[in-house]
Amino acid sequence: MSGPAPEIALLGVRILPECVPPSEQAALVADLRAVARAAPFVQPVTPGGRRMRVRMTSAGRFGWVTDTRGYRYEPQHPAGTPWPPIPPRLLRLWAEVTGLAREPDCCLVNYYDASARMGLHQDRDEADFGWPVVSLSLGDDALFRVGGTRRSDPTRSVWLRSGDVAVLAGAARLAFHGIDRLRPGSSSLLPQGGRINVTLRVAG
Ligand code: MD6
Ligand code: FE
Repeated sequence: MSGPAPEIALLGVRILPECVPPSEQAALVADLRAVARAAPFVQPVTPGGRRMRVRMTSAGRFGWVTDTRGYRYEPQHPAGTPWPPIPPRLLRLWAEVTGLAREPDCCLVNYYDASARMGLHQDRDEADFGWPVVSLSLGDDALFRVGGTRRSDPTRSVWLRSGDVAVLAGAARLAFHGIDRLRPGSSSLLPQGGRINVTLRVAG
């Protein structure tokens, strides 16, 4: 019997391979379907006016939104309804991974279809960068690129697989990162294919 795969550090970003076992992944997908029923996915527009490739929704006190007015956290879905609560299973994952008593107040849910990607960015809309950001991958494999705190810093890449967790904390909290591409059909977790990425944050 082999245990969970060992933790990896990629330019200071902690990667926990197979952190969430397959049975738990299926339960999380069901939780996230319920979130998406209460707060439907939207394909947001960046402040620069470009429509993002990824579909997004949120749970928790705050949701991350973008439109032509800018990137920010909002207490409501663009439709004007409050975000649903963060699924307890995800709160437990946060507590296990971070060891923190403070709960996250935002759970951003991103859906990638086979051709979606996410450009290199920093997560810097939160009030206090002392709190980590915890990210969970579900579904198809994705090529995750990590750099330093300047856009021009050298980068390294790793394939994130379903159940893997990545943590941006400490010196790597403001590391540039993005998703270059998916490996379509690499997972059977999502019947329609593609990938879900969940990030848990303390936004407020
Ligand atoms: C993704 N991840 O995996 C994109 N952000 O689809 C992120 O943007 C991210 O993995 C903050 C912390 C961890 C992440
Ligand atoms: Fe990010």
